[in-house]
Amino acid sequence: MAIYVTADIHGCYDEYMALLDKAGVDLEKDKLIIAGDIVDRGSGSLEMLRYLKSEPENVTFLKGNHDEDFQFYCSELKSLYEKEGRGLTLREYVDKYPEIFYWNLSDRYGTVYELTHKPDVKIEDFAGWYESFSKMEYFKKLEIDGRKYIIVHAGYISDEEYAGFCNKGGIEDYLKNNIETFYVWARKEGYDYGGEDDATVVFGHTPTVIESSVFYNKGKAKVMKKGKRRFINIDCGGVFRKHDENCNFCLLRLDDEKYFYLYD
Ligand SMILES: [Mn+2]
Repeated sequence: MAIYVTADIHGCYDEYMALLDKAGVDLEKDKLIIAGDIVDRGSGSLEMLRYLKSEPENVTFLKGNHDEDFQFYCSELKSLYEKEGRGLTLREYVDKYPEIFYWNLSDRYGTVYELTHKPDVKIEDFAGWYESFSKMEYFKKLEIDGRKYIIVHAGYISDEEYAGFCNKGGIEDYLKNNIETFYVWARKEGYDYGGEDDATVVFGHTPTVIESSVFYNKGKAKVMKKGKRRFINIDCGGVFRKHDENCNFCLLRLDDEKYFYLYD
């Protein structure tokens, strides 16, 4: 039994499956944690959503910012469904409530728009996905052979240090909304203000192909140390590969900290 972590699949269902295959992950006995952002950008968001709904054994889904935004739409569609209480098709709901696409800017990748135009997607699907997203946790702590890991989408910070973070000036204000915002949105703030002594935070959210980022590592996972705190960014930007050939999908096996990449 081994424990693997990946992140930022972003609707790349086929690549995700190929990555598991390449790394030899056997979900009959291994465990896998997906650290957020299963939807948007790629062409296989629907496949990822159906995968999520199937509750695959030994797979834990943690919440990312894209999942949170998508959950918002699911919850709105679920409410409409419950309010109407009768069998309109998804298209009929969208035609009747055109403001669906103006609720906020969350559908900036067009995923909801696209899904509502697929003939085999029903409004009940959104209600079901809402339940799945509601069950997702923000982070997971685990210990392997005495090594502590914290898996999270963007950044981990303790409640106490978060309170201190919020009292500091000159830092991105949107991260001060609530601690969950930090978990799913932090970028370099996760490294600057987050982490935990004697633990390794494994996260994604900011691709290691962005040259201006502190996490830049040419599309390889980036390991950083800060005193007694360790950080590993495993978002190698796979969904952007058509723009930059350094982009990759990464899977980290925690037991021996071996990295697997989809593209050599
Ligand atoms: Mn993200």
